[in-house]
Amino acid sequence: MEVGVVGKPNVGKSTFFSAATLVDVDIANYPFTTIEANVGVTYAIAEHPCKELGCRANPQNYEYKDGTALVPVKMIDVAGLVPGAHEGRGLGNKFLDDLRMASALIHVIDATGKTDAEGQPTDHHDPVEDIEFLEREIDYWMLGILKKGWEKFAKRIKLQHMKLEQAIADHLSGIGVKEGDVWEAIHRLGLGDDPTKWTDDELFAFVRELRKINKPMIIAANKADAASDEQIERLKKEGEKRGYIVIPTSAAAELTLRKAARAGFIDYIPGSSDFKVLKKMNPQQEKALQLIKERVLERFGSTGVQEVINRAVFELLKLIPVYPVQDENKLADQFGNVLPHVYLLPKGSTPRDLAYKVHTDLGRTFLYAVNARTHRRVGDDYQLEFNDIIKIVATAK
Ligand SMILES: Nc1nc2c(ncn2[C@@H]2O[C@H](COP(=O)(O)OP(=O)(O)O)[C@@H](O)[C@H]2O)c(=O)[nH]1
Ligand SMILES: [Mg+2]
Repeated sequence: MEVGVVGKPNVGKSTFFSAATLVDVDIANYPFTTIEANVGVTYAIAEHPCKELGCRANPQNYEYKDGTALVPVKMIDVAGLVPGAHEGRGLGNKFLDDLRMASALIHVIDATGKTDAEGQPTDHHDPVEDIEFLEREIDYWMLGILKKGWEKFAKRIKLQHMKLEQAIADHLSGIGVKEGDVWEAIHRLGLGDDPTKWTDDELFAFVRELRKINKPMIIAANKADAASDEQIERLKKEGEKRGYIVIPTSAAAELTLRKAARAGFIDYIPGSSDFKVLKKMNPQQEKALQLIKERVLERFGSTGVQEVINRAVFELLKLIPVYPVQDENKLADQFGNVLPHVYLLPKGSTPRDLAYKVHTDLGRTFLYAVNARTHRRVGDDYQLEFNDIIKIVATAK
């Protein structure tokens, strides 16, 4: 599972990525600073069960801080896309290919309107246009992949009585499309089961639907620190009208805060509305942090960066954290580590899905599970819930 950071050049993608992963990457005020996609690890933050249960966790595959779990999520910083990217403009094809395996996208937009469609400085660009531009580029990119050899392929599906959803999903497996996604898109549009009869308009509608399902997107209205309330409100309204969650962000502020925290100057928990000064800084640093407090934290309640990540993971991807344990009384593994592992699973997953996620063998030999909170035995008809603690019982090998 990967989250991709996308958008045109110069909107703050690398700053966002860098803040989110605290990986130092090239940040500069000109297009195409980023040539190769940067890959890093960010964290989705959720309340940890120990906060409610009063335990002390020994995390092994995640971080634990102040009653919260920091669950690692892979993030990629995709190089800037310009109009015409799907036809190869600005190396667009190559950059779009970096999105292949992304399961959710964070669309970073310069809310101030001071970056034009190509990523150059300007005084008057309408950021709402960026929403449609990016949708279009991704749609045409997906359409290009779908249409490669489409006519022959559609005929073969018909002649060989192949299962439509399965065949198309196989055809698009390179961009992470699954059979269920194809099924969903076909059914939402009511497309006929003979793909040789699909018109060009229907094919396009199909990839649009598929994009919404397979690459759900959230909007970061970035540079919010420098944008007016009217600019933010308008982008929010127009984005929401098109079905997006829109969060005002200041990636630059988040980066400054995380760097100051890493250097030990402040205590700052990503996502929070304040920070605590730990040691004396020079006047310039002090001034910068004071401005962040006034122009970002007090104005928006947070820098927005962590909220974007959390909502991408928990709302767009509909993932839930689940903790497998071996001892449902001690909430521990065989060595006594309390809640050592957390896994992110799609809403609706069952204990057996969790077993498979832990290990294929455990999935294969799965018998039943025990919900550690209720001590009830649960099986395949049980849908895991957010922060469930689950003991898996399997046959001995
Ligand atoms: N005011 C402000 N500037 C920002 C913010 N995020 C990024 N920038 C600036 O925007 C420019 C482009 O940033 P960069 O991350 O390289 O953009 P990218 O091309 O989209 O990766 C740099 O000068 C950043 O310092 C922000 O939240 N607020
Ligand atoms: Mg960049």
